[in-house]
Amino acid sequence: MTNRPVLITGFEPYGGRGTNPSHEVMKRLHGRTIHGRSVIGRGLPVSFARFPEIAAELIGELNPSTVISLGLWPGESMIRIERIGVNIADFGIPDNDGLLAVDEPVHRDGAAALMSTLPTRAIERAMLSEGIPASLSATAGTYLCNICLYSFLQAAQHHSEPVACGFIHVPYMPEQVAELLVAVRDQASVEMHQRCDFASMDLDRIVRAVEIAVSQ
Ligand code: PCA
Repeated sequence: MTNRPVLITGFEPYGGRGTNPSHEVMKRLHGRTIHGRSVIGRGLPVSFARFPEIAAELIGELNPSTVISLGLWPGESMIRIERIGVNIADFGIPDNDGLLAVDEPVHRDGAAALMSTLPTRAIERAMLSEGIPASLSATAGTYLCNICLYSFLQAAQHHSEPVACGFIHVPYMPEQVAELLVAVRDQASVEMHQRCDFASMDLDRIVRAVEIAVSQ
């Protein structure tokens, strides 16, 4: 068994939200030992300007055997295990620096796409067998989560030791959806049934899902 740590990253809040479940999960797992593997958690900024450097710095500093990055996918109803990062940055909303990237490469000379090097199928099966809704996904979008996945995969290629990297998108927590429902009602600008982003999963279950991913 390697004594190199597992790095779990979670994103700070973005898009006007007060919390990000990925950050909460990261904090819950930081410092734990899971399946004999020590876990280090780190928060990441929702900032295109900080990538790819931050990925290379974290891999260089911590020398992890595995990097599992987490982010929120608003409206998703299940754990979403990403298979691929693409070399496109194209934002629907500005990042936390106010930058709105349109049709830009993540890395000017990078490959068109990089595949997750986590055992994604095994992770999906293990989550499902514990009764946690999960599925493989062929797109992490073209916002910061995709930039994060692509950047860690690329940084891993330049590291002296092998590093398995991948990304897991998580749903809203129920408390966030309750807040959204209040806001939608108070704003009275769309009918409730026009919104399709009210799915959620409780934090304990999301944490368990990520523990399972670490254990594969
Ligand atoms: N989700 C966003 C960026 C940060 C996060 O938690 C995304 O899916 O790109």
